[in-house]
Amino acid sequence: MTDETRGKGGEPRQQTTDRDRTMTTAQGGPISDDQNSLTAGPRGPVLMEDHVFREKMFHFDHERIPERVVHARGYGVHGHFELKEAIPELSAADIFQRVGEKTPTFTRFSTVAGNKGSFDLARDVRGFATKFYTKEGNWDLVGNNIPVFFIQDAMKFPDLVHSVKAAPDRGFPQAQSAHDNFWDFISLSPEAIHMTLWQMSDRAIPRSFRFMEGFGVHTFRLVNAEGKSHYVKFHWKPKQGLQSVVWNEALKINGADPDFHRRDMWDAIDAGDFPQWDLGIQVFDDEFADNFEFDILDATKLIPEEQVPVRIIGTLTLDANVDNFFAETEQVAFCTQNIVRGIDHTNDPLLQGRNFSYLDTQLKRLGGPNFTHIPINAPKCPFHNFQQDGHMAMHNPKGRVNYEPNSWGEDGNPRENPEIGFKSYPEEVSGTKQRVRSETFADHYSQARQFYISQTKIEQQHIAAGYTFELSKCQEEPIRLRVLSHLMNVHDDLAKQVAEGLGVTQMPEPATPAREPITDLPPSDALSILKNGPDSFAGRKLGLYLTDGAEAAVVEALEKAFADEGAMVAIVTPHIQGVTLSDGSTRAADEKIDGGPSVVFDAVALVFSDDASGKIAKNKPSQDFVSDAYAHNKFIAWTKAAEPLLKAAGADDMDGGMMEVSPDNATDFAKTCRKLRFWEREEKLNWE
Ligand code: HDE
Repeated sequence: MTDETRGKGGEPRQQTTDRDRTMTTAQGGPISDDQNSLTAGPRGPVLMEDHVFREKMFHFDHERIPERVVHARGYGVHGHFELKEAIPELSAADIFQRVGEKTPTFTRFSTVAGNKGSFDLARDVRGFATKFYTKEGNWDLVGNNIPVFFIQDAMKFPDLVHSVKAAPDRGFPQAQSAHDNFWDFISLSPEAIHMTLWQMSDRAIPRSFRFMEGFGVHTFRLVNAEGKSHYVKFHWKPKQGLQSVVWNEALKINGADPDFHRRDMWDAIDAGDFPQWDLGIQVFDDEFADNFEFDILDATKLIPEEQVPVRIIGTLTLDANVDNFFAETEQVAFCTQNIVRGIDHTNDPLLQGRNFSYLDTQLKRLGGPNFTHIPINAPKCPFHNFQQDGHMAMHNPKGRVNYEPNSWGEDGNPRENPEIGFKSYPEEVSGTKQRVRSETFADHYSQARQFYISQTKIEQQHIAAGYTFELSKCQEEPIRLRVLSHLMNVHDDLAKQVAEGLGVTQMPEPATPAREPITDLPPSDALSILKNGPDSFAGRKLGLYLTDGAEAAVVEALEKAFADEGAMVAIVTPHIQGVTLSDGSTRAADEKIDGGPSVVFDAVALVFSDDASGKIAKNKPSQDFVSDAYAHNKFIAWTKAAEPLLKAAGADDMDGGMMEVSPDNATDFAKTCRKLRFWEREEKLNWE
């Protein structure tokens, strides 16, 4: 081998004589050497004429596009929507007409506050945006995992977002709301209080994108072929059930695996375990709207499911990972104004403002008006119009005619179609031009209280702990007290717990409400996570910690029991080379113990040999593995040899979440894990 055919480190270079595999420039010119730039002599200067180098570097220098101002960190996957119940009486939308028909979709989940490279388990709202490629154009349902929003008027959005993102002088903190600026803004914007209850609840730290709900948030319209309109709120209900992590766990997951949520989605789809959500609609009319306690155009309010039941009409299945993250997830351009015939907007001022914002933001991010030509954004139905030119135009109208009306007759140029064309619902509008918040938007606390009383005791405790944590990060006492003055209008018990947590002895005066809160709204079970958990361990992950010589029969029984449950098993071992079990069989490791802490699993099992017992009990990462699983209320199975480790980790109080495992009861352990967490332990550890 000559020097020319070696790489710089002396290794053989990957070369080919195959024309089809020949590396080329963007202009298609074959490249002979991709390792060395063109120089004058071996040690001389690089020559400006090196077009191969120049083109490669030029392209690299322009690889980034502006990240999204909000929802910058996200993860997109392909899927399809299958209609289960046709609703022609409600909507003329083509997607809602034929039972069993599948419509392709692209869904992007996201956090809101953090930058693109931030971690997945920030306490934050999650975006849940779906593009439906319907036969009558793209419909984007750009929602969140929380059914209400912080503000009522889009005018306040830049302020809200500035307050939560990094402070402009220091450039931190990022991806979190636990700081003065955010709570300063919130405490001066009482309309935001309801949403902060959701945000301080475990809804803001989901275990996975797969285990959270989605909401369209605003009230939209469904319009049928006769032009009759109903109001609608859209809901996504995960078939996997709801599940969140606990706060201390979230903090540790961010260190252990900042990509926890995207990896979870990738792994599930890669393994063929396709997550599904039912699409539900809450449909109501003007009469309901007129009699409802709150304004249906106010996005800080929800409509309890007990008042208007959610009717399931179809199912979304996410079944394919992207081929390329940038081309698809990064370039997808959701726009609330992408609606189709049969669906229409309402006058919700937040929604109206969004309809301006999204188009603007895509122009900035994607660099021109032709972002609809990018495959992920292009409709999958035929489309024809006279739009032309602009940056990166991929397809201009063919032929001589590019205007309308025209008299070029039947040469295929497009024409309006009053029959299937989009028509806005002909709502009567009139009024005085003014800047004013409607009186009907003035209630800020009633539904916050309703949310609080709908939670289990554990969840209420978590909400109080959430506020306490966040406000403890605020350095300004007046801000902390101002938030407290609002919580006093929500619920005494919540305000008291937070005050105690902060060490406040002198309660402030309650904030003066713009409208007296309603205090007798009934609890709604649909608002609680724990009341809507799964009844199986399917889709969850067992961390199976093994040493050399571990009893093979126990390992096999656990593997089988959890596979039967539809769950995944990850093998954790002292060394990444894996282990040899008592019968000589081997297990490859998924994680070495210090890279696979228990926070990334839903339950854990410890199967050790007697030989390993003493040594492993002294090992710090192993102690953390167990003490975290214990503190996070996880179910723990173990064999005798793990007892010294349980003791060393302070997890030897044998409560109902702990089980000594054998080949005979591995199935019982898997069934016990269906509860996901042994919450009684938390009550005991924290409250007794
Ligand atoms: Fe957004 N929002 N938003 N938002 N939003 C954006 O559009 C905006 C709001 C939501 O995965 C931006 O493409 C305004 C509510 C999601 O690509 C931007 C207001 C809800 C995503 C924008 C809101 C959302 C965005 C930034 C107040 C839930 C990510 C990048 C009126 C119903 C979509 C982009 C994706 C993204 C504006 C409020 C959901 C700047 C002005 C309420 C899921 O256009």
